[in-house]
Amino acid sequence: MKEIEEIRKKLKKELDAYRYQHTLGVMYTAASLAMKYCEDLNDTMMAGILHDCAKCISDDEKIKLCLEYRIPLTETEIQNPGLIHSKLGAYLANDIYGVENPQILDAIASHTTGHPDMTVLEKIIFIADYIEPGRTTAPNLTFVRKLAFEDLDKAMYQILYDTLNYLHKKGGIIDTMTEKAYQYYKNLTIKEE
Ligand code: DGI
Ligand code: FE
Ligand code: FE
Repeated sequence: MKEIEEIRKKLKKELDAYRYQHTLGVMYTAASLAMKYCEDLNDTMMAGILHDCAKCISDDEKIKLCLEYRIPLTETEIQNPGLIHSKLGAYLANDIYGVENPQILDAIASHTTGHPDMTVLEKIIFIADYIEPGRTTAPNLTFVRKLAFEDLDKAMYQILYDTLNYLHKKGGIIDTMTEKAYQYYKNLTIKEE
């Protein structure tokens, strides 16, 4: 596995300026959450820095690469290629950046839609992606940022709730995995109360 610093230099060339800053924001926010929840710091930072490594590839190229690497795409992903960067990112993290730890690769692959019963590392990356300091437009950010350091599952529920709300308003196609993740964290959070 390559070192974080080496990966940072390479990503600076692969990503646009906004995405590069966001990537560093996610890496350090994820690191803070890893401190709070006792996750491995290096693994967490690796997942954070690489989570959007496929984000600045054009939609056509993303689809082409998935065909080439035999990465299966769902109908929703073909209709909405913005969703592809997470699974393609996990593939590239392994193939180009040398990451072999499946836990890191899973955290990259699941960072956009989430899924039911996520690992602590997956939740940390999903949440850090949403709350990193460069994010400014999502609703309830102050609340979710505080919640993230109190209860990962409640933060998952709030983020998925707000994301689905946003997608419904925007009229975006909703991936069944986003919906399933929402239902799972909703049930988990309600059960506790
Ligand atoms: O890559 P980033 O912008 O850092 O963040 P991301 O990978 O979480 O992608 C964010 C977008 O993904 C956000 O606008 C919400 C959207 N998204 C999440 N779940 C779904 C979705 N978009 C669609 N169309 N369908 C989903 O199920
Ligand atoms: Fe992303
Ligand atoms: Fe991101």
